[in-house]
Amino acid sequence: MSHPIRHDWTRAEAEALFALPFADLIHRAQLAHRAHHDPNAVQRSALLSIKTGACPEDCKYCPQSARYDTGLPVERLMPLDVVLERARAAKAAGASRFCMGAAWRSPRDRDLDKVAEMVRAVRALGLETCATLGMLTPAQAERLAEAGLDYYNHNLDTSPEFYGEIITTRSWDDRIGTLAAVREAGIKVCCGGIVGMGESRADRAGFLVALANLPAHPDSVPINRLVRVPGTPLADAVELDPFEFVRTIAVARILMPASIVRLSAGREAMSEELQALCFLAGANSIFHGERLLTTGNPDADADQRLFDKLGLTALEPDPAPARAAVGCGVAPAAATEARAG
Ligand code: SAM
Ligand code: DTB
Ligand code: SF4
Repeated sequence: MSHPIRHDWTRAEAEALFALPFADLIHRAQLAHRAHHDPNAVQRSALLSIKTGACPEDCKYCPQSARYDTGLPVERLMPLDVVLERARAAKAAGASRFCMGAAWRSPRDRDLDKVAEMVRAVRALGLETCATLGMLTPAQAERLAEAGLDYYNHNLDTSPEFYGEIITTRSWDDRIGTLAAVREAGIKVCCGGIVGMGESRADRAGFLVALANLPAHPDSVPINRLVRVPGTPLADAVELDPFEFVRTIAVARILMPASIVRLSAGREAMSEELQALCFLAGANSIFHGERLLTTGNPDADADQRLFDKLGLTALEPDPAPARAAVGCGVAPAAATEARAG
């Protein structure tokens, strides 16, 4: 097939894609997109911060790190009933997946038990579930899988070379270890990163190649445009050129043709036209609802108006849980690739 799943992408190939004339790049991305997806369907995930702020890590972009004074109120782990109320509201507003985020370096086992309970209850509402809780051990990933967790979000964030400029409290290899634990537990992997942090185009290419050359392509690839939060070390980062952002989405689409590519943080600062270019470049998912974790997002009505103008429809959830969907012993991403390839 003309858009096979490859794990041997080189940086030179990715950089050559970035350097294409814009129309040629978008054409390549559209061909890859249409070979694997309905080009008019966009998946919608809602986000909820279930534990906010006071994080010991030093990620330079993040308003939740305890090391930066961002004025963010700290909140302990939310009770189950509040999480469920928010999940019901997200479903009523049209989200198909509910992602619970916690500002932890890694969860304590007693907190993980509470999150597992949330996963069971949110799934019972007919929503797909996703969690992002920091680093996981294989045993913790297994417990989340047993609770029926569909997706785990853990980002590589940037290229291996630029990584140390942004985070020093956990290593690239730590992240790869958590991704392996999640994959081996049979949970679908959601893994992407952030652009606009002062990285070079070579770093953006290296970041996407690192994602594409993981043992299996992430099922879902969030591409965040940095939200510059006052008080963080990246508050005054130079804004990334919008066309360079669209190019990043297009290259992600070409390198990982069967994955869902999410136009993630940063949409509030984007025009409708820029978002439409991102959809043309192959983005087929968004965060839905007025809040990301701690920062703003376009409201659901504004998104619906944009969907109507562009003739986009909402992609419905996959009814089977990650592990049940693929049978025993087969990693979900591998199953996706078997279907897609
Ligand atoms: N603490 C967990 C972790 O880091 O894995 C989970 C939550 S963390 C906030 C999830 C992701 O949000 C980060 O990996 C980063 O990619 C993204 N993120 C955080 N702050 C952001 C910002 N200001 N702009 C864009 N993306 C951001
Ligand atoms: C991801 O890649 N983006 C989301 C989700 N995974 C958890 C988070 C974006 C956070 C933006 C800053 C904030 O709202 O705190
Ligand atoms: Fe903590 Fe996650 Fe923010 Fe890093 S990105 S400071 S680990 S909440």
